[in-house]
Amino acid sequence: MTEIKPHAAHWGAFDAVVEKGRVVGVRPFGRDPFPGTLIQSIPDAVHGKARIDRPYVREGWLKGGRRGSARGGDAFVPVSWDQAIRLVAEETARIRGEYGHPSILGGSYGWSSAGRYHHARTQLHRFLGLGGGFTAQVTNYSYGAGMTLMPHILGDNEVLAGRLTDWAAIRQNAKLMLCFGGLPAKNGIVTAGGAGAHEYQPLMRAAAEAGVRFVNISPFRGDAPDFLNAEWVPIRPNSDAAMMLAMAFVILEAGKEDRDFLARCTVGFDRFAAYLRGAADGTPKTPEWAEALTDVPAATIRRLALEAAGAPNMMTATWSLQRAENGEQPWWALVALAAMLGTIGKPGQGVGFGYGSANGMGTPRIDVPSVSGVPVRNPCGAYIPVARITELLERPGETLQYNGRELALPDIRMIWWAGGNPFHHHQDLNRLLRGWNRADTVVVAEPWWTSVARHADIVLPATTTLERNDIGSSSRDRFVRAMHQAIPPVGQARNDADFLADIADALGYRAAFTEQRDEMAWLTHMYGRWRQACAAQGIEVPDFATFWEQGFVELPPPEESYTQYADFRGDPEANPLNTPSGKVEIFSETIAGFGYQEVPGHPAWIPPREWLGGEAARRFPLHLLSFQPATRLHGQMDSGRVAEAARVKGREPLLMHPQDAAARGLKDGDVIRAFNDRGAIAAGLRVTDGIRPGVVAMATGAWWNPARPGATDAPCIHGNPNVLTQDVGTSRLGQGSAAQSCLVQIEAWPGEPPPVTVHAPPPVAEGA
Ligand SMILES: Nc1nc2c(c(=O)[nH]1)N[C@H]1C(S)=C(S)[C@@H](COP(=O)(O)OP(=O)(O)OC[C@H]3O[C@@H](n4cnc5c(=O)[nH]c(N)nc54)[C@H](O)[C@@H]3O)O[C@H]1N2
Ligand SMILES: Nc1nc2c(c(=O)[nH]1)N[C@H]1C(S)=C(S)[C@@H](COP(=O)(O)OP(=O)(O)OC[C@H]3O[C@@H](n4cnc5c(=O)[nH]c(N)nc54)[C@H](O)[C@@H]3O)O[C@H]1N2
Ligand SMILES: [Mo]
Repeated sequence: MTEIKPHAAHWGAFDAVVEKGRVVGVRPFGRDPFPGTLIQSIPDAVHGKARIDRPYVREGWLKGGRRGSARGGDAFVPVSWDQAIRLVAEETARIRGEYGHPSILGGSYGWSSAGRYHHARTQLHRFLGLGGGFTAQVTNYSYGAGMTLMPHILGDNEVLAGRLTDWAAIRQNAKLMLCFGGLPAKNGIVTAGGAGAHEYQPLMRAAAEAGVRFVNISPFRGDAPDFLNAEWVPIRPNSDAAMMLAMAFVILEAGKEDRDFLARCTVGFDRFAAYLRGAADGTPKTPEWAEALTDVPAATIRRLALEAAGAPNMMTATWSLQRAENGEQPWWALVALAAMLGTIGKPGQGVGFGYGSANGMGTPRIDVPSVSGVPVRNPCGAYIPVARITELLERPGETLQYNGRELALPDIRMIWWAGGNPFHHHQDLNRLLRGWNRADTVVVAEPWWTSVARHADIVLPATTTLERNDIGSSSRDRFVRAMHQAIPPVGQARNDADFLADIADALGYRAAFTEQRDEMAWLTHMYGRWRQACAAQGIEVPDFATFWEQGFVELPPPEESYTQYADFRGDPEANPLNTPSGKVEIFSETIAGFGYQEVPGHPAWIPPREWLGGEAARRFPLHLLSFQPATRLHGQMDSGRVAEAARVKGREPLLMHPQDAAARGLKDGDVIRAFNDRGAIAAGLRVTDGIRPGVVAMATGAWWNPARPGATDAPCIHGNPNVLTQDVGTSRLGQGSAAQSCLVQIEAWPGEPPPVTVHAPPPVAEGA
């Protein structure tokens, strides 16, 4: 008998096709105009050999190996759930008692699954918070630098997280869209919380058809889909701030700045203008100055600046632009540029970050919240900016500068992870592992033998989303989706919420954790709260039983298009921004007051250390960009058919310009070795003139496969770029990930590379 079960993932809503307790296929949600192919990997992953079949404990840990143990090389010993829960509870109690709550790193960053109730990280935070607290991770990898900066400049983070000026407003009003980092089609597959409708491509297409001219300013031509007919400006990576400053200079020189807007709605323009003219450093930020830094011809910079001054326009940058050394600068410079043009708050014009970064950014949607998860609080209050994890592990007792504050770094004794993969997301993995090995104990909950599970001491097998009931919901999507349990748990997997309740029980606080609700009681409760929030805004949605039965709720479309900052622009005194001045801060006294040399009080050109324009490029002459994968969500579904089909001789593909390939005697399909002082990886070469010379690019997400498991200096034979990326904060202001500032050299892989082993379970020892 075949059953069809409504369900959802971050990469799309779907119906699972189930036969004899197995997911045998998936069909896109009928209301999705552009579902994409990623969902096709789901059956492979759910029933694949990389699933963790039962709880395990690292052999060395069982023998007493704690702080300083080498992780990732030992065999795993199978244990029962009862044993695993007892070991975790006893160790948690010991660490809390001996070292205090901040010694537990519970930040557990990561995307987990789309369901709001079973969201593993939220469940873990609830569990650790009710037990007294943990060291948390704030901000994110996506836009950590930008989200720390923008509250100073624009008063909040709407300009990068939404609600953005929507595509309807752009289509109706703009004639030009300048896209730094492009509008990559592949990123539109994903919406956090589940995409009921992929409207990203149809909305962009409609804007192009309505006559908006697109410019793709990026090292990679493929960052703009063909149907946009975009002009390609192949800029040197990490130099965008210089181009933006030169465009601002051209506008100033031509006297085309909007004096009225600058006076009414901004502060600090005069000091910025003085910087552009070179008052302090003697360097006017001319297009000729910028050409030497960006490789973009001065004439192109001048032409684009004047075109923007003469046509209704929207300007955007991808989130990736700020994932680089001094990544705050290009974003701040783009806001300053839009402020000079006076476009902010004009219908369909202005600036917005991330139109090219995820589905739902700029999708017209009424402004009601999404369904929220279980409540969390962290009484201990310790935190780090998320991407400073290795520094935290390396420098206990020391301090870290962040956004004008000095944070104390606790001595981490225990690491918990559920729903994320630091050996996917973090930079300089060999260095991370050295820091990671300082912990006494690492507990990881995972459905799969990902690299974070392989580097744990206690491994708890979690269900996948198809093995439980949940609700998929995103503030960027019109659909709320019922996620019906499709199959029983695979192997001995259990839901995060259920084994955390058992551990809480062993520690004496089960009732506080569960509030006496089971799965369906929580779902009914969460949906009920959301329904009330909708009702408060005059939106009627069906009751839970009806929603569950029909499989989804669709929110009504908005009646009008939406432009951000329209009210502010109309009357800045009545509708001030949440900045100290109430206006757009082209100069920020607050930021200047932090005294960080690398972040002056206005947008500026601060060269990175690791880029093609610097000293380091003599030894490592290729700039490596590591972008989001078209074939997966980060490391998720790496064992599925979609990712498998794209691999080259079993390795992650790397894009290189024909000139760079020829200079190295390489050809399409070769297995190459990319390396720098931090490590080496194998990858499969794809030669294309769609990438500019001097730049190579590959997706993140190939599971880390060190040639010698447990080593902190072995090459990754599969192609995880984070072996090569550098681990520095964007600046002391944002302390975001600077993954996109990375230089490498490339050569042919010497001989035959060893086979990839990382999609099969690690070695298992005799039962304990
Ligand atoms: N070099 C480089 N690095 C980057 C980036 C880059 O551009 N370049 N991008 C960064 C960005 S923006 C991000 S957001 C991060 C993403 O980094 P992550 O979010 O950490 O990556 P994922 O692979 O999505 O990790 C989610 C993990 O949760 C597990 N999981 C799924 N469902 C469940 C569940 O129900 N229970 C439990 N316990 N586990 C579950 C999955 O198996 C998976 O291993 O990567 C960052 N890293
Ligand atoms: N299919 C798929 N979609 C995803 C994800 C996924 O894993 N898979 N992940 C989601 C997540 S968590 C996030 S945060 C977003 C991230 O969204 P983004 O950060 O926008 O995505 P990226 O693909 O990392 O980068 C987009 C492009 O920026 C260009 N770029 C990089 N550095 C520079 C630079 O210095 N200058 C210029 N001009 N261009 C540059 C690169 O060519 C790259 O292709 O994507 C989301 N969408
Ligand atoms: Mo992200």
